[in-house]
Amino acid sequence: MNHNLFATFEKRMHERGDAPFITTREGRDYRYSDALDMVARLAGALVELGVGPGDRVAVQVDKSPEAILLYLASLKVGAVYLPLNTGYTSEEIRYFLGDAEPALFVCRPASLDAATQVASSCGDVRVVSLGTAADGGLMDVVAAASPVTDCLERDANDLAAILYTSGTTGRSKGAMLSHGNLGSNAEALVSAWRFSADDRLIHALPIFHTHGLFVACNVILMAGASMRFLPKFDADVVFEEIAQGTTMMGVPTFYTRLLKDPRLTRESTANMRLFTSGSAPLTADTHEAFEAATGHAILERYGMTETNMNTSNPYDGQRIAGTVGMPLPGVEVRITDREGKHHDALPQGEIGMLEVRGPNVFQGYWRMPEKTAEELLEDGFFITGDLALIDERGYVQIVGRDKDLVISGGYNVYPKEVEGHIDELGGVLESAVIGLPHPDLGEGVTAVVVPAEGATPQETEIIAALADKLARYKQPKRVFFVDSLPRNTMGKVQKNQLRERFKDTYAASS
Ligand code: MLC
Ligand code: AMP
Repeated sequence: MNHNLFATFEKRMHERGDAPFITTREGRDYRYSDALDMVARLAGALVELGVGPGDRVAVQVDKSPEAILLYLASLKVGAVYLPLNTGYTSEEIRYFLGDAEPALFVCRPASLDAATQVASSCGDVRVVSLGTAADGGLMDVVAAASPVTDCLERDANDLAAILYTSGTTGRSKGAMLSHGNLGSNAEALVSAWRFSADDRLIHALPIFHTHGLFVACNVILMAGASMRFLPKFDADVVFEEIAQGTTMMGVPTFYTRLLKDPRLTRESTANMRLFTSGSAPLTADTHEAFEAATGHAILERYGMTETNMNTSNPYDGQRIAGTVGMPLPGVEVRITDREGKHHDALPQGEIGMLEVRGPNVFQGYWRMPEKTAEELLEDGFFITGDLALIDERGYVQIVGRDKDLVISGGYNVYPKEVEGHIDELGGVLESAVIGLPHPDLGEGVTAVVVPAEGATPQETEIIAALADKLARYKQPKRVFFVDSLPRNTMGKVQKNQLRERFKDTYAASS
């Protein structure tokens, strides 16, 4: 049996024939039959460009139907899809290309020169562009290439994708996801959330992360449903579209922004059957206010790049605010000693480290066997770095994070990476980067800096100096200066004290 995820999708796509798959506001629509045809042609282009089984295909392009079809074409030829955040700077891209050694880098047409320059320092990487109007060099290759008809045979454990996730050491790690990881999770979600061919998903997420790419697109493909592809989240556009949708998946910022709008009512959302939230904690206040405004209880779920989705509130049962529900079918969770002294499950109700096991859990970190062994235990459980408890009803509550991580608008920012760049700047002795409560983004990235002796660095200078180095979402929104950082007797910076001291920084922002 062919375990290639695309083989499963392909069967479903044939069945759906002329039914809509992706539609856009510009009318650049694909029926399933059109999509099958374009995937075959894109697969032909990949082969023509020298991509073979197991080769990485790195992609940093704006959201478009063709970008999703490129993902499917990459699966079809047995390549490993490697999506990259469109916000990454050339410096960040250099690291990913150097580490993943892709055979091909697909970039935006406007970035072709810069991308070619970066790639030239990263070995044998071919560069080609893809634009949002089905333009760019890739489409020229498509026009000349012969379509690929057969879907390459793959085992369930063969790699389908690598998604980079920053590490606590500051060095990004490539999470290796197999065909089996992605397929099993999509199947579990289709059934848990009752997706059917009649669903129309309002897709406003970016497509370079687990949420917008796998949770959203794989579920739609598995169910044979359709999605309305919006370039990004924009509340005005969502309100124009919502009457035609049945479902929406979002990060909490989507819901706090919708809630601020008087157009959010029972009537405007009457057609919708499901709103899901994840990637960051949804506050109980937002959950309750949304239900009061619309009658819909947002269904919160919990996942990670390394594990896909782990737990979900029930579709039919009670969706409890402040919880992430119960393990999905086939997924096991346990709460263990936070210090990692042992991995036996703690008594029910105790807070500890959340560990997960199941067919959803990744294959390890790309070329980092030691890091993999630290986090993926021999018994198959993965140490998430999230602190949680399981309540008396069996619902998981995420109560904090053991890892030093900020989540801003659903994007992860690892303080260590930002601190490393700030500490290199002239006039800076050292820094600590923290997340502070932010009404729009959940957490706002904030830097606390100790100036070098005699130096008087300015907030604007520090932020400006990071512009070429770090994606915009990782850059501090504010920088504060202090004489010294609070430390414990072991010399560790007491970030809790800094979070307490500056906690009201964004209280009035929106
Ligand atoms: C954009 N900016 C952000 C930001 N997004 N800054 C901090 N945090 C963010 N998340 C920058 C912009 O570049 C802009 O910079 C400025 O902040 C203001 O932008 P905005 O117009 O307010 O932002 P917007 O474009 O509306 O984007 C906000 C957002 C978006 C929340 C809609 O970030 C988003 O779609 N987030 C979803 C992230 C996601 O999909 N995460 C899933 C990860 S997978 P300037 O300089 O132009 O002013 C995962 C696993 C799981 O975690 O469980 O799902
Ligand atoms: P990422 O590495 O981008 O995949 O982010 C995964 C992290 O996002 C998890 O380890 C959690 O810390 C966080 N996360 C995802 N979903 C939720 C949720 N529903 N509630 C709280 N945290 C979440």
